[in-house]
Amino acid sequence: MMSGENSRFNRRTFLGAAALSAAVASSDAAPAPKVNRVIATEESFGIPEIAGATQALMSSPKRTEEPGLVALAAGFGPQQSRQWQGEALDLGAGRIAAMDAAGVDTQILLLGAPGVQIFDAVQGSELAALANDRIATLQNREPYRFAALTSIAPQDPGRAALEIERGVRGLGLKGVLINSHTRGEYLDAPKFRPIFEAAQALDTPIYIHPRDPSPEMLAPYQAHSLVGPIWGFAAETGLHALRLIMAGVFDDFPRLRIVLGHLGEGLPFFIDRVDIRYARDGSPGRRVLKRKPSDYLRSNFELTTSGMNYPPSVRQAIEVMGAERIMFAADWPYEDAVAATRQFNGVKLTDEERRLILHANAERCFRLQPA
Ligand code: GRE
Repeated sequence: MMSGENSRFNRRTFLGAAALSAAVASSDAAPAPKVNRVIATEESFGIPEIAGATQALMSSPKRTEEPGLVALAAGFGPQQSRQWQGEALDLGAGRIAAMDAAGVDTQILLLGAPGVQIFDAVQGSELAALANDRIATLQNREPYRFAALTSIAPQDPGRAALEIERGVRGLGLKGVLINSHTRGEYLDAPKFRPIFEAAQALDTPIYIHPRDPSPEMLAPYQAHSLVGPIWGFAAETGLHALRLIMAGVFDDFPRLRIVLGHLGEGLPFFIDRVDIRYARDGSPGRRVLKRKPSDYLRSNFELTTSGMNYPPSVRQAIEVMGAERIMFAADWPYEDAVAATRQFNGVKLTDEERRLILHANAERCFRLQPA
């Protein structure tokens, strides 16, 4: 009877190791095996060298080349920025404590936005390599708790392609991170093709993470502090993803795999309208795609719930994409991971959907060692 109660408890919740062992410790039953590993797939980290270089750029006259970052920092204020930076730089006890408090077993680690994409090509490439070496050491020391993506500087596409190969093949990293636009440029530009060639050849996913809107689209978001996660990030990153679809990138790279956070940055909600208007409208010079826009979204993209664990929105994304293309994320430290897991717990899911979204999809997508 005791074990029956425990298994019912386990099936209904996805509580992490700490909460679950506290629950079973209060009974004299043998500890029940944990049902679901919890993998949070869009969690940030930083390294002091990049934090310092960002600070130096922001205090130099060249800061005007990154107006979005200046606006973003002003919107958050120095106290909030310092707190996040401290948490992102913590690759030790503080991070583990935050994971345990939220029941997160494993973090997929991404270099915090905008990362190395604000620097010139040489400095950006060198800092990316440094971040990759550093985070690979942590991942390879604690492979159950951490997995990390390869940072690249798209400013030098050829060198970025080589860094993808070094990161994934050489260091054992699990994918590639790009923080949306690079100095106002988007990845559908032909010069970035070496990056897609490398990722497709290695069958490794590219996570396109948000950042501030590009300089040309920034001004309207500066009113009322709309630059950041409240709206500007999704406008920027959803546009970026749609540009890749409409440019025919997935006709040229049919096995390219893209991961988007924030439940796809609005795309699942809009995709039927995109299909309808793609079929009806368009300028004569536009590329004719082999398939409908929604076909690429469903076959080349996987989405995470970072910052977007609102139950109606998660259900809608599952309806459009299928549960096998959705992965749980908390978006720590920018979001409260305890609140995110609690909110995710409120999503009505079958046991199989929960298993897929909490860990099985991430284990497949990022080629993690199953528990
Ligand atoms: C995020 O990823 O959500 C984020 C950043 C930087 C600042 C704030 C924020 O990457 O929420």
